[in-house]
Amino acid sequence: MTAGMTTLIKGGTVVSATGRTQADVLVDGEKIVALISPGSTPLGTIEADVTIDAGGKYVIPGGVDAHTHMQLPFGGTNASDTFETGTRAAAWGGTTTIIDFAVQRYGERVQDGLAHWHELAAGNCTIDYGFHQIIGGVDDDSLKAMDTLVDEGITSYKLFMAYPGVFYSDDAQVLRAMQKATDHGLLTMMHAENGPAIDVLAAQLAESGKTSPYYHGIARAWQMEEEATHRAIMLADVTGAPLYVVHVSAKQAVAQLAAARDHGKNVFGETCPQYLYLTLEDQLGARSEEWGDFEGAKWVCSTPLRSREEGHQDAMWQALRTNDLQMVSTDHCPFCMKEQKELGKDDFRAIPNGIGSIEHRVDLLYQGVVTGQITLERWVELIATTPARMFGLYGRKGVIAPGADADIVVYDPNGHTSIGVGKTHHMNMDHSAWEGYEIDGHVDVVLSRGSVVVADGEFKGTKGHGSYLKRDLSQYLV
Ligand code: DUC
Ligand code: ZN
Ligand code: ZN
Repeated sequence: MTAGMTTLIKGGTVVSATGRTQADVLVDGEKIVALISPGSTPLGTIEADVTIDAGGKYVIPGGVDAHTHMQLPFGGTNASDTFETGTRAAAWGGTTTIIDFAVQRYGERVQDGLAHWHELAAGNCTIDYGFHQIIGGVDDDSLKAMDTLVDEGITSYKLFMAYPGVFYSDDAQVLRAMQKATDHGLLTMMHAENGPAIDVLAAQLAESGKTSPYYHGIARAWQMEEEATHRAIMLADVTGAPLYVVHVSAKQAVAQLAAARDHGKNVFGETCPQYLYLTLEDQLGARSEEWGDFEGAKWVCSTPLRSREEGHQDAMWQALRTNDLQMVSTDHCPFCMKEQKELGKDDFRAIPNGIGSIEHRVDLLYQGVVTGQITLERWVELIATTPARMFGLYGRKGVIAPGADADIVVYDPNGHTSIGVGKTHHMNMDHSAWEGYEIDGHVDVVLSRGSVVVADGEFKGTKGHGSYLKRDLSQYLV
């Protein structure tokens, strides 16, 4: 967007986390400069260089997906979306900011992992991006490196209580990292599953011939998530570290988070679209002509899809309504079936873990508005406003207000979106985990810092437009 170029988004209903109002939105260059009530302006008629008709549509802040894994090295392969393909798919779906995870593994330097992630992303993103830091090997060196993260604009980092031998931290390592986080105001993001116990259960299942994807869900029992969530809360409490639990899927884990919050602890949680809609029985247990019972590999992710019979999905929606969970991210970590998921054809333990959803999060959550699970305002809060606030971007992102970046989505509640390969599918994957899902709404126009990146059913963005976002400390913490 050229400096001084103005855009007027006219006639829409501006929806925020707290309400909705009829207003035209004036953009100057990369920023929102005014919200104008139609007919009430003392400014007279506004003539902008570009006018976008939003009549009958919602005008919302661009989505902020705070949990993505472009190109993640995992399970002997790499997540199949690059920063270019992944951010393009994000834009198609109304997401204008991602926060991806820079990776440090055991034996590697944090600074090297971070520098590598900057190399992968710089010049390739079509929308703005920030980073969290994975600390996959807590030792004296990586703890020291955590001293520099805030200066790098990285105010949150992730630990894993799962994946022994890969990213795993034991309790002593978790404790030491949390102590360091407390010193700097860093938000600790936790993959809360008891990895060592899961690995024993998984080995026992595989050795008894239970090797199909369904058993991935059986090995990663909800007790493993509840127990680790509780342990993370207690370790955070003893160190004074604020805690954010990622990809919550078990209703018992939500109960742990709710209890901690009721006790006044700084504990937060996200869930993901897959845990709202998809199930152990229907997806992990699926069969197809092409893949037989290996079909379920499409939905192997961790934490796993949970049992429909046990009611975890309804519990996730309820927790989003009651604010026991605060936001929805994707954990976008796509792998193709061919040559990637196939690595685990004979043993579910070798299936790379991950689902691709970056393109569909805004739509899938909007469907929750249509079905009455959440309000229109809560939708905006879950997909944009809270993620921005949680990760130190609010004011720039997550809000339509003067001074904010002009990251804006025009959403048509009378439109329709049919999800699936050959329909809407821009992620670099040979299948869709969301094949056949129908959404009663449509992302019509997307602006990223004042530039139109999606309109008229076409991608109009450019690789390299996306800038690195240095983030402030979490705005949920005093
Ligand atoms: N879970 C996944 O499903 N994929 C990547 C990492 C993770 O924790
Ligand atoms: Zn994780
Ligand atoms: Zn993840």
